[in-house]
Amino acid sequence: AAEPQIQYKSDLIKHAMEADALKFGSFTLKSGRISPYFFNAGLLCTGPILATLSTAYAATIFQALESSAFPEFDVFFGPAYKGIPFASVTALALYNQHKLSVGFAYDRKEAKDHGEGGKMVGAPVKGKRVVILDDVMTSGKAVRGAIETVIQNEGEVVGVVQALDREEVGQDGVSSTVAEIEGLIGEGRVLSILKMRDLMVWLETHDLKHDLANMQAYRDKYGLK
Ligand code: OMP
Repeated sequence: AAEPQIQYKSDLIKHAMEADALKFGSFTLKSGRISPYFFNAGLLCTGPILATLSTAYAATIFQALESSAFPEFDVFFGPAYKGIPFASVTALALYNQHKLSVGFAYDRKEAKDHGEGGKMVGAPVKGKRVVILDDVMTSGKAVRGAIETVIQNEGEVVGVVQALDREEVGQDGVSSTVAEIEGLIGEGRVLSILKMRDLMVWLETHDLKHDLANMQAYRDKYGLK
């Protein structure tokens, strides 16, 4: 198989490998699943990598908007902590590269009892069309929490954008996480820059047969049926 066809996808995989943000081995996930790979977006932490990442998020969103597959929106919500820098750089990239103006908001993990108060910072989400922007989706627990936060603050969640969709089954153990989340916010509303299959294509291209076999075994267990 070829490299992922889309340039920003292969650029992101290349940078993630160089930064050790994408690793192959054995990792226990938040959901308890034992995975042969892990994507640590916290290591995407230099100017050049953020340029690649924000370009990739912005291109993913812009293409979906252009094809009318994705609704117009007002504000990004980047959940604490990793969603915060990513939502801000993507708002900047959407403006610089595609002349689209959106706000960005994020939450605190702990509420403040003085000053401005509350958990939310940045653009108000109340009454706004909100897109949640985050790093990785596995079982959907993190994204469900983010949806809840937006709803509590009276925003309308119209979409979700992830850097990596691990293409796994969700909470019911049968349907995909994407299908479960789209069941909450609408069909076609969950986007991702990369999917697990893109990583498998990359492994195949680089002839990393052992890692590829582990990925396939994991996918047989927790992947889309
Ligand atoms: P779910 O809440 O099960 O969807 O898992 C997603 C969260 O797990 C992400 O927001 C990350 O905090 C973390 N995670 C990664 O960062 N990278 C991975 O490759 C896998 C996970 C994970 O634990 O599933």
